[in-house]
Amino acid sequence: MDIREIWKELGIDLERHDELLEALPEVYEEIFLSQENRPERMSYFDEVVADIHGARVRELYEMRQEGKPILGTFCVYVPEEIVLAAGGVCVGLCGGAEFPIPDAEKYLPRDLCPLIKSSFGFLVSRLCPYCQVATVIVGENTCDGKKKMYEIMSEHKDVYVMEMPQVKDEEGLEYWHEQLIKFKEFVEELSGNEITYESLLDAIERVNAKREAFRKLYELRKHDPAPISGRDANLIAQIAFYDDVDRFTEKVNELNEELEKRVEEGEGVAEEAPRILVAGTPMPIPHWKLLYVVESCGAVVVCEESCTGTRYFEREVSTEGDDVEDLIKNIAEAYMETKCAIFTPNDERVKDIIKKYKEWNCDGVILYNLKFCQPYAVEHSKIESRLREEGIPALKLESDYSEEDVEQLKTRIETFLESIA
Ligand code: BJ8
Repeated sequence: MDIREIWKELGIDLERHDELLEALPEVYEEIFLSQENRPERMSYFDEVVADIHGARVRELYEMRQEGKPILGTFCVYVPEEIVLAAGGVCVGLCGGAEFPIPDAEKYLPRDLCPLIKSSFGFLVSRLCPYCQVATVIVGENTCDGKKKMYEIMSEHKDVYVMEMPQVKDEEGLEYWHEQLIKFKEFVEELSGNEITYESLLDAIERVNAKREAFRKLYELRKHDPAPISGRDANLIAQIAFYDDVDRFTEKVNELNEELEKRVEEGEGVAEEAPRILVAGTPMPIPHWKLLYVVESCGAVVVCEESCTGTRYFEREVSTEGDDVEDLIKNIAEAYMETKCAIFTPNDERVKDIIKKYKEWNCDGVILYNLKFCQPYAVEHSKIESRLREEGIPALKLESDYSEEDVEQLKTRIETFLESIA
């Protein structure tokens, strides 16, 4: 079946969808393909983006035809392992484009985080085949904006909401564990498949392998000169949310082999460039602005403490245990380690940022916040003073998906880089 036929069947607004995709090649050329000395094995990820609503959408469409559930998600707390164990698949639906925001603003307030508006806008404007192909949306009670958005989203699509604890203590963990048991039952009912010890163990091992590939990639970025740019590494993290888990792992491992050689030969993407850690809110595809601007100013981003970065892969789920209950408990424990600002207190995140600054041999930290994201904005004020106490140079930046502030960002980043030179 022709991909346009599939889009049509999924209810995509074809005319506007063409308009949406039209701008992509030029932007991608400027941000990614024009980089010098790029690793050759980025070619797989380039192909994925070049066919962003093509091959993978077709795979998901065919899976759905076979009766496999496709779960659309918006947060790294949604356990992919449980979905895979039931024969389903998770697809990240966080929007990173400005294009559908005016559609969202017909329903949602303007002064809301762009990630929420973009995600919602893609759904209501029927511009995203991933939203359309999803059998159900899995939301989570994280920040206020998202949890209220899911109420309105449920008027357009089936939505299942996971309840999150707010505090990471014994009770919080117990509560979270109960939520995962409920979620497992929900996924079993949706798929018609019982999750067995074997299927869950297999899913845990597959997702752990993906995390391991990521860990290796980020380890390689500790070398000086960095063997890969920050924007390329971040692109890989963005693609992780919707690509096939095993293929993706294989491709990251292949890239890692090339990067290992580069490291051995002392080859990198930016000689003597200031090394920057970016910490903060996620940067979903195609929100490439910040890293592009930072690297265009002559720095290299060597690590992202973000859900499109280290928060995505750091937790490893233990495979110890004798039955499904034990494995679910392992998932609950591992996922609770994610240091999201929606938890309070969240002091471990400050320590983590300081640790990363040192481990990645950084020269400065950019605390990045998507406009109107309160949990991270509030937390960043506290983190900024802690970093100052430690003598770590930090710059707090807030932005959205528009192009309007690029020059302003450039000026602030250049001044920051001069101050740490
Ligand atoms: S685990 S960071 S993916 S909630 S949507 S909190 S930017 S106002 S995405 Fe998140 Fe899960 Fe936490 Fe990660 Fe702020 Fe916007 Fe809310 Fe956001």
